[in-house]
Amino acid sequence: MKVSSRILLVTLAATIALPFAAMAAKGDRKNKKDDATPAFATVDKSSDGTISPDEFVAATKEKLGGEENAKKRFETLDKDGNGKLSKEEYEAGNTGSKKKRKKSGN
Ligand SMILES: [Ca+2]
Repeated sequence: MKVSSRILLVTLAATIALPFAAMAAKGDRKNKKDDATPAFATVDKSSDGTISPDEFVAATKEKLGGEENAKKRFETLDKDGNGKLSKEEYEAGNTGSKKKRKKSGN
């Protein structure tokens, strides 16, 4: 049957294309600097939806060059200053890491 051979061909093509697609996706990620930053869910060990300073420091101290740097980074990301990072705070900081906002105290 010609139909079955066509299906075979499509399957074959997909099998061949898949590794390339995976490679392309990986390459894409490598181009981003964000790659060094672990995903929110990975950092949020307790899965409570927020990142505590301990969780943040544990996950990033090596990449940021030490605990002190990680703590400073945490404070920078904690925009509302409640001592925890929401997903929004964490991801906003990761994508816009060049902009450093200072907390406006009174
Ligand atoms: Ca916060």
